Amino acid sequence: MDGITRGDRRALARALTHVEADTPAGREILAALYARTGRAQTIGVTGSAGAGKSTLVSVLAREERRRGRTVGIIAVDPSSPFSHGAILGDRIRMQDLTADSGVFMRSMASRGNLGGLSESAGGAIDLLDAAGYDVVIVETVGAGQDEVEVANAAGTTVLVTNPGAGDEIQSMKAGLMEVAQVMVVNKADLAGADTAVAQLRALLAIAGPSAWAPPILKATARSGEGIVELVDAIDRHQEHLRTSEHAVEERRLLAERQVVALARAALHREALVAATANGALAALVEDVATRTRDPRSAAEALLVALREAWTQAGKTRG
Ligand SMILES: Nc1nc2c(ncn2[C@@H]2O[C@H](COP(=O)(O)OP(=O)(O)OP(=O)(O)O)[C@@H](O)[C@H]2O)c(=O)[nH]1
Ligand SMILES: [Mg+2]
Repeated sequence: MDGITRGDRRALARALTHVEADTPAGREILAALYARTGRAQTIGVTGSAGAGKSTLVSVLAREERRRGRTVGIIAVDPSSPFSHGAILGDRIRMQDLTADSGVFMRSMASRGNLGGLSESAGGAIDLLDAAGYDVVIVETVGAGQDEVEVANAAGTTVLVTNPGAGDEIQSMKAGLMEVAQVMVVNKADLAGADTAVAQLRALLAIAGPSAWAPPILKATARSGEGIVELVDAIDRHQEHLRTSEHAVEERRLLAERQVVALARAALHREALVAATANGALAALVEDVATRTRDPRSAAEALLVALREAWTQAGKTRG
């Protein structure tokens, strides 16, 4: 554990492996190091597949380095554990960063949809923060619940979209719009960037005024255009996080969201394990599939069975 805070990269890599696999050792490390977190600027970069997030992260990291800050990067690989295409592509894109001792980079596989991703990515952010990186960037793909929760674990979330992604922007989950504090229309070298900016602006206008008005920027990650402005915007938001009159309140809200999200994920997992183990789920599923029972009463029955199982477990434990 001392190794991590002394900047030992191998100790950090080992700890990340534990956090990713959610082992008891990983939990212990996170608990012990949590008091050292809160110093890094934590940045989430999210958006749809192929939006240019990895390219953006690499130029973003370079600009942070130019400003004298060390950078930790976590890329959550959305593809299956058997296809490492995304990771390989990212390696090539980020090649010159890997030679820099002020940069630490790690790819993580997403582990299904039971909150595993948000748990392990949140843990990885904490770990890199505690290890002393000035800036911690996490890249995630998509706009699902997982990404929203990862976003909650980062101080500033950057939403990356593209010109011509109008329909996607319109249908974007309201939740993600709410948690993105900086919006970037990347690939501004392509036609339609201004239209995309206008669409985002219209969506934000519907959301109404708030203490922080998310800036909407244009960038061309491939050439690095607009990246200085992006880092400036992130810096401004981080400053807002520290100094706004609502800062304490917002930190509390963030903490609440994190605790609730983690508890929900754990509960979900535990419930599914219990329901699968005692066969209650399979029996109810069969009933619903054959229309001998409606799904709502089946869900009720499942909850009753789970409460019984938990009560029993509580008795044997107590
Ligand atoms: N024209 C243009 N292409 C870009 C720009 N930025 C990235 N790209 C290209 O977009 C493609 C996807 O880039 P990535 O950075 O891998 O995108 P990503 O969002 O990380 O992709 P996933 O992680 O697979 O979801 C690549 O071919 C990039 O070269 C840009 O500013 N302009
Ligand atoms: Mg990527």
